[in-house]
Amino acid sequence: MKVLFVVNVEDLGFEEPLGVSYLSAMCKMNNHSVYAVENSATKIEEKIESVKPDLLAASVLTPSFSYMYETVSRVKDRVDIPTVFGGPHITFFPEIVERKAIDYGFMGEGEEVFTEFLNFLEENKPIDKVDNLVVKNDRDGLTKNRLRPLVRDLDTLPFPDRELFRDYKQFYEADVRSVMASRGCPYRCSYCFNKEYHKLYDGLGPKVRVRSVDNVVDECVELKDIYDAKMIHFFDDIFPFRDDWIEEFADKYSRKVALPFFTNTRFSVCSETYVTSLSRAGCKTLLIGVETGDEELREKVLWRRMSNKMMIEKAKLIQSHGIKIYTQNLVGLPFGSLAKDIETAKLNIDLNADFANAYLCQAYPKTQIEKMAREAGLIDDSYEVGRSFYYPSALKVDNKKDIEKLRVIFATIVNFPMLYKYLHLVLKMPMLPLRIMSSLLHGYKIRTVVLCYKMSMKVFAKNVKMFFMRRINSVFDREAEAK
Ligand code: B12
Ligand code: SF4
Repeated sequence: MKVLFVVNVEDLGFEEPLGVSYLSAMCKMNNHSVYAVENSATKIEEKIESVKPDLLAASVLTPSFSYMYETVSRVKDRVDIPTVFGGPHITFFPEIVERKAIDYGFMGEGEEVFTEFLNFLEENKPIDKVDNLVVKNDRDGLTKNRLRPLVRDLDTLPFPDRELFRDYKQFYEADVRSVMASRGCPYRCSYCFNKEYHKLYDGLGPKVRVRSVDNVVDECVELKDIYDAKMIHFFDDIFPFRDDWIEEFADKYSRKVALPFFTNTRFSVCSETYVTSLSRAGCKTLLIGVETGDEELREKVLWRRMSNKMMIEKAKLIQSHGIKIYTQNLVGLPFGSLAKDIETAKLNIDLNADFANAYLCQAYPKTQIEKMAREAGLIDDSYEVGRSFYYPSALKVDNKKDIEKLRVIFATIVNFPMLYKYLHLVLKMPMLPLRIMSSLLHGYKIRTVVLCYKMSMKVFAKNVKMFFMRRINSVFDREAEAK
């Protein structure tokens, strides 16, 4: 079979979508042909014309569903081609398969079930029993097949297909390449879909699965040798923290790969062994959620039990090993306030964050925080999900304008703590100079805190251009959305 994947390239920056790349590798192993194209009706039609695919496949997150659906249905009005939708949005909202332009939906992990589906189609076998499949029926609207247990041994999967995006130089020639050493997260923060994922896969095997060190290292070696990677971004929800694993990883990665890397973690898992090993392996930066400076809000609303004192101690430990800290914070929380968001900036100053990014809290449907906010009347029934955390939030919170300003200058305040004293004056400034100041700092920090490798001038210029284009586009999009 020939499959054409449609991907929201513009949402991704330089990091290729790993989910689709994994699917592509599995499909190719089963002798299917796979192509990729960006989310543009014209480009999709041109590609259909040239490669004549049997299926159009789309990968969607909740915020990207509506604009993906719009394009695919426009194409389907003109070209007769079956469509398959998969990815987190279908996993959590399978009911959208009732929409006209979707022929098949797949919930959950896709590698095994999607290739089985293609194999059956090719062999003219009935596909109605394929696991994870969601299809319309004439009886009660929708048939949802059972979910197949999660792949227990991730080493059995092929490496993601990095050739799929050969035509997309922003991925194919990127210096920084993404890898996942594990899948799943043991926690259940209220604003994340992880809790729902656990519920869905309850009884279907362990949710957190870690690849063997050798398997991860082999993939990184391939990225270094074949794709000339200069840095690795481990996209794991939380980078594996078992002592024996991380120590073995430090030995092997530093010997065989020796590329700088950055990854995500939680303060609570940062033991001495973990941090020492990460540093020994070549970790330059850890992306860590602080989320809020208010302990009660953190525990009762965000469902993250961690004290400020512990975070400050762990931050010291991390930085003492030469690793930088990039914190993630949420402002505009339900049951929060401007004063509490200001406390969050203060906590970031106290833990000496190298860069502190703040996002507006978005209460995505089917998360626990959305349930709490809805019950408290903090969300209108008619609200629509913004395209990212940077978009206006539908949550009803006091001082929303000031909170948005605080979000914009959050990193600047943390990096220049003297401004903290004059925050009340800063919040009176017009938005535009704040945005410009924050964008410049953001660009500088991405270069110095995240992309810590020797970058050629050409790549540097390209990144600067991409950074500003994305910033400008998102300002225009946001304004269009606000109207
Ligand atoms: C990396 C990442 C990003 C990256 C890039 C995404 C990318 N490259 O694909 C960036 C930074 C752009 C991003 C942005 C956002 N993200 Co994000 N992100 C992730 C993260 C951490 C890893 C994604 C990944 O590679 N997973 C590994 C692969 C193997 O899994 P997968 O992508 O889900 O693909 C598998 C299945 O879904 C399925 N599948 C996927 N596509 C298809 C298609 C077909 C046809 C089929 C059959 C199957 C199928 O098969 C794949 C292989 O098993 C996930 C969390 C997670 N652990 O998955 C969150 C996650 C996907 N993100 C999430 C969210 C909410 C966001 C943001 C809204 C946050 C924000 N900052 O504003 C934005 C939305 C941007 C947008 N407009 O769409 C949610 C999505 C929930 C939802 N209901 O959609 C997740 C699940 C986090 C969470 N637990 O809450 N994200
Ligand atoms: S630690 Fe991160 S991935 Fe895990 S549940 Fe919390 S927000 Fe989600």
